[in-house]
This record gives sequence, structure tokens and C-alpha cells, in this order.
Amino acid sequence: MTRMATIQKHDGTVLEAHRTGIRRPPLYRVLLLNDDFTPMDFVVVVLQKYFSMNHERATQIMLQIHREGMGMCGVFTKDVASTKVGQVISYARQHQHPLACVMEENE
Ligand code: TYC
Repeated sequence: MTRMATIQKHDGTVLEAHRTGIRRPPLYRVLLLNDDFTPMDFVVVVLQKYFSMNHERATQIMLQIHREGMGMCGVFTKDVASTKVGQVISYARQHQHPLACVMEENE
């Protein structure tokens, strides 16, 4: 339940309006994982091409992934996240890079 309205009537009875079944759809983080082989420039291109980042932002995120092991590319609905993971993996394999991309629920 997200919200409940109560109305107190003159005779003392209380009316409660329950809202049920109203849930925001869960969102999913898309993450890129570091590896020792995928070129830095390629990761920057992926972040620009699939996550609408400019070159500067893409470079910052790529370096963060390189140093910390993984990094977030964005938060999306399940279908959009799943499509992006597939597109990134397919693009990386077409170029013979082992780049790993995963999604996880954003609790
Ligand atoms: N670690 C890689 C290198 O030194 C660069 C890299 C960054 C790879 C981010 C994957 O998700 C990644 N060439």
C-alpha cells in the first residue's frame, strides 16, 4: 500500500481508503565489469553508443570501472536493461573483446 486516506465522520465512524496493487515497476542497474583485455577506447565508445554519454563522462566512467572493478552505466526498466546488456555483449564479441555487462535489480 502506498497511501491511505482516512475520513472521520461526525458520528465517529472512520472511513479508510486503501490503495493496493499500485507498484512502481522495479528498475535495474546495468553494470560493466573490468577485464585486462578490452581496450579503454572501446569501452568509451560503448558508453557513448549505448548509454548516451558524452566523451568526457564516458571516459570518467571507464576509468572508474578500470580502477574499481565495475561501474554503473545507468538504471532502466527490465526490458530496456536486458536489451542494453545484449547489445553491449554482442557489439563487444563482434570486435573480439571479452567485455562483460550485467544487470541487477536496483533495491
Ligand atoms: N582494464 C582495461 C584495460 O586496461 C580497460 C577496461 C575498462 C576494460 C573498463 C573493461 O569495463 C572495462 N585495457
